Amino acid sequence: MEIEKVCAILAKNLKKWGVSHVFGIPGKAVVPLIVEIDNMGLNFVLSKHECGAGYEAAGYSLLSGKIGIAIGTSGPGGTNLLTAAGQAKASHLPVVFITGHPSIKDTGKALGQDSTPFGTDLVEMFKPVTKFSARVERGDLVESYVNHALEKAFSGVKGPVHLLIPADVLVEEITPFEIELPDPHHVVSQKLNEVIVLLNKAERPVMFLGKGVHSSKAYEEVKLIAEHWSIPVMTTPGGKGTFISTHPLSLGAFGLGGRDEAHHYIEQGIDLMLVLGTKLSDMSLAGFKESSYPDQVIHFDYDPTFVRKSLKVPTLFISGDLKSNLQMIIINNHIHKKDKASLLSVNQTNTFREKEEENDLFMSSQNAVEMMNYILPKDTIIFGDDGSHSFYAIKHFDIKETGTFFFDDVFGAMGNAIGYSIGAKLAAPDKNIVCLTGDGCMLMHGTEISTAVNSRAAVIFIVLNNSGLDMVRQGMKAHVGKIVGTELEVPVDISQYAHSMGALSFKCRSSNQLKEALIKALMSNVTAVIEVIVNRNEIPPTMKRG
Ligand SMILES: Cc1ncc(C[n+]2csc(CCOP(=O)(O)OP(=O)(O)O)c2C)c(N)n1
Repeated sequence: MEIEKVCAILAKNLKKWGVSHVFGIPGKAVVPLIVEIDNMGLNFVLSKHECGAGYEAAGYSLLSGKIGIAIGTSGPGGTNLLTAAGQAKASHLPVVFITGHPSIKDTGKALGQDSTPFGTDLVEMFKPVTKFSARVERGDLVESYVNHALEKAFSGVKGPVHLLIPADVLVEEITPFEIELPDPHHVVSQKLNEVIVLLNKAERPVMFLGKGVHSSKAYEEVKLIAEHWSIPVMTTPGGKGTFISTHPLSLGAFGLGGRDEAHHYIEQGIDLMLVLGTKLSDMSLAGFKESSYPDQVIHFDYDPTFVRKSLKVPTLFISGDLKSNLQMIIINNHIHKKDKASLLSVNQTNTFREKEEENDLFMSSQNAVEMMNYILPKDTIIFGDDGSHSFYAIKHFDIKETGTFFFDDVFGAMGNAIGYSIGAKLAAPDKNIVCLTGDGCMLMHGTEISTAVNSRAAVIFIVLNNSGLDMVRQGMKAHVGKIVGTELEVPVDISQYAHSMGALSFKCRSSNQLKEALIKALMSNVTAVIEVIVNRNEIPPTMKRG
C-alpha cells in the first residue's frame, strides 16, 4: 500500500486548493513542512515576524478568495502569530495557522520550545482568537483534524483556525489523502417578507453598510436594493469601500471619520435603518445621538451576538448569509437595474474646502489623501492601517469601484495593513495595491517591507509621518488633557529605513512632491515607500468618540 509523509501529503493538498504562497518563519519543529511546500513548487515567503506572516496570509486570502496559510515554529513562533489570528478573526478570513512542537513522543520531558501544557500551551492560547484550535497527536488523525478545521474556517462567518502538528507527526508515514475544500452553505432567513413590508412603509430610510458587505461581496445586491427603494447609503469605517462615493444615493462615511452629509441626514430624522453586516461598534456609532435613533432597525447578520445591543430600538433580525438574503429579496420582488438619471440624489451637499496653505516643512494629511484620490487609478486597492491616517481617507477618499478599500475597525491592530497589502499583492500581482499607514505602525511592522522587496511584491506604502501616535495623542489631548507616551522626540526617517531594506523610497513635504512620487511609484513596479511629512497639529476626523 502506498504511504507518504504527513508533511508531503499536506503540501500536496495545499497545491490542490490552489494555494500559491505560504507565509512564515522556519524553526526546527516546522522545517519538514516548509521543505515539502518548497518541493511542491509553492512559494514559501519568509516574513520578518510571524505576526507579519499571519497578516500576509490574511491579505492573500482576502484578495485570492483562497485559504491563507501562516506557519510559525513551536513556542515563540506560535505566540507571535496570536495577534494576527485575532485580526484574521475580526476580518472573517479563513486562514490556517500551523505551529509545531519538538516531539509528541517526548511530551512530558524537558523540551526546548515545548508547545504543550508542559511548556507554552499554544492550543489553549489560540482558542479565543480562532474558530478551532487543536493538537494533532498522531499521523492517522491528520486527515480528520484538517477536515474539521477547514469546515470551521469556511462555515458561517468565516475565520481562522489553528493546528499544532508536532515534528515527529509531520514525518510520520501514512496512507495519502485528498481533502476537498468545503462548499459554503448559504442559509436564508424565513423573515424576508417582513423586510419588504417595512421597506414599503418607510419614508426616511437609511442603509448602514459594514465590513460584512465586503466579506459576502454583496456590493451589487446592496446597490440594487438601495436604488429600488431609493434608500440613502452610508458606511461604517470598516464598511468603507462597499459603495461608490459618486452614486447619487451615497452619503459617505458615518461614525468615526464620518462626513457631514451622513450626519446631517441622520439628524434630520430617519424612520428605518437597514444595518447590513456590521456589529455597530462604538466607532461606527460615534456621533449618533439617541434623539436621532430610528423607529425601527432591520439588522442583517450571520451572528446574533451584537444584534439589539448597541441600538435599543425595535429590531428585526435577518439571520444568515447577507448576499443570499439580499438575492432572495431581489428575485422575489423582480428588482432590476435602474437608470441612473431616475435616481434622486442625496449627495449634493459636498462642502467646498479651501486647500490648506503649504510650507516647505510639512503638509496636511487631508491634502495628502486628496492627492492620492486624484492620482491613484480608480481600481487601486487600498489597505488602511490603524491610526489617524486611515480616518482621513475614510472621510475624504472617494470610492470609485467597490471592493477597493479595506479597513478593520473591530480588532484594529497597528501594522495589519502592512502585511495585508503584501499578501494581497502576491495574490493579485496585476492590481495596484496601496497601504496607507503611519510612522507608529511602520515602527511596529515596517520590517515587512523587506518581505515585500524580497518577494517582489510591488506594494506602494504611503506613510503619513507625524512623529507620534497621533490617533491616541489627539484623543488624550481632547479627553484627558494630557499626552503621555505618544510622542517621538527624535522622529524616525521612514524613507531611509525603507531604503535600507531595498525599497524605492521617497520623502515628500508638499502636494507636488507627493504627486510626483505617486506617479513614479506607480510606474516603477517595485516595492515603493512614500514618506509624507505631515502637520502634527492638524485635527484628524477621529474626535467624535467620547
Ligand atoms: C497593536 C496596537 N497597539 C496599540 C494600539 C492603539 N493605537 C491605535 S492607533 C495608534 C496610533 C498609530 O500611530 P501611527 O501609525 O503613527 O498613526 P497615526 O495615528 O499617527 O496616523 C495606537 C497606538 C493599536 N490599535 N494596536
